Amino acid sequence: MKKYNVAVVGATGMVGRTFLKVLEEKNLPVENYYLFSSARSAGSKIKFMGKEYVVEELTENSFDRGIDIALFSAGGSTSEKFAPIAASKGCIVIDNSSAWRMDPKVPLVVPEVNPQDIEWNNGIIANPNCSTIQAMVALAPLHRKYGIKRVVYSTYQAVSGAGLAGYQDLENGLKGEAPKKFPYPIAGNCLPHIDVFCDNGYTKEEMKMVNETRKILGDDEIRITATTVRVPVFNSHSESINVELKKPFELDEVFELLRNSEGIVVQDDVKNNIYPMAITATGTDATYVGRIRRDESVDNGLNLWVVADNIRKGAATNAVQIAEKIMNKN
Ligand code: L14
Repeated sequence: MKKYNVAVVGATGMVGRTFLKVLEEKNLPVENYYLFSSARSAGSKIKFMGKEYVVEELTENSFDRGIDIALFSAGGSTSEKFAPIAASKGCIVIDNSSAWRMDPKVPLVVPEVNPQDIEWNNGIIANPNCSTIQAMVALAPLHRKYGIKRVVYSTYQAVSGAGLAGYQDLENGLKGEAPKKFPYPIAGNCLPHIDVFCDNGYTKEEMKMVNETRKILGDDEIRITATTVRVPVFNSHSESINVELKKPFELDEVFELLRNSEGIVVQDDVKNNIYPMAITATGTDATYVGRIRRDESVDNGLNLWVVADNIRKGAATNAVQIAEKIMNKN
């Protein structure tokens, strides 16, 4: 069996450290690991796989040593510049930034949903936005069986999505300190504002959910709208998803379908107060689906409450699962 050389770019960041944690939990056929960061964090020491690694500064020559797969989470501009350099040296980049996601030459992959898209990569594979990933795990089985006509997303997103600085804004905000990352206090507040505003009045985060959903499900006809909201939760995103299906369905059939779908754990026993929550999703790799009920206001309408760890399934785990699929091919 082939052994791989694997790089982690952005190893000292929130997602980067979670890449390392997820990699440690798996037993992948890896020969060597290389950890990279910006000049600012280069030289830091990280304990990984029982060894001490010194984080190297990412440069144009970093990939000149037979690196097969690189997991990138170092921001959009680093990905824009370095992903093509890595790809030109024969490395497959799995990129967690939004830089390449909508490029028609770049597959956008959720392994439970469209693993076949990995095949046509040209050296870069994009990891979708965190909110999109968990929505796709829940919606793809419904789309396959009934067809999706329209989706309304409303998200309740954790501060960890904004990295360590976002996390600290909530921690310090709870002690009464002013925010540094967000434009307003997040403690005791909700901000209908994630990423920057576009000309159409939507945020970029909302438009990512719209466009990435169509690309991953391979269906440009689906009508989609989204409102994405930052809430004072440390980790794991929650989403209310309202769907209009094309075909009629039975509710118990939907329960059965979701229970048997890869990556999903159904938590729906409202008599016993069982439903998905951020605090129980955190630290795990599943996508939790609950509050499954008919939307009586339209034909074939369905409501779901979907929760997942945004740093694990929404970022690091999804990327490592893509890497795993590549490794299992050879
Ligand atoms: O597009 O601030 O991957 O929570 C996801 C997290 C953008 C920012 C992306 C956040 C990022 C977002």
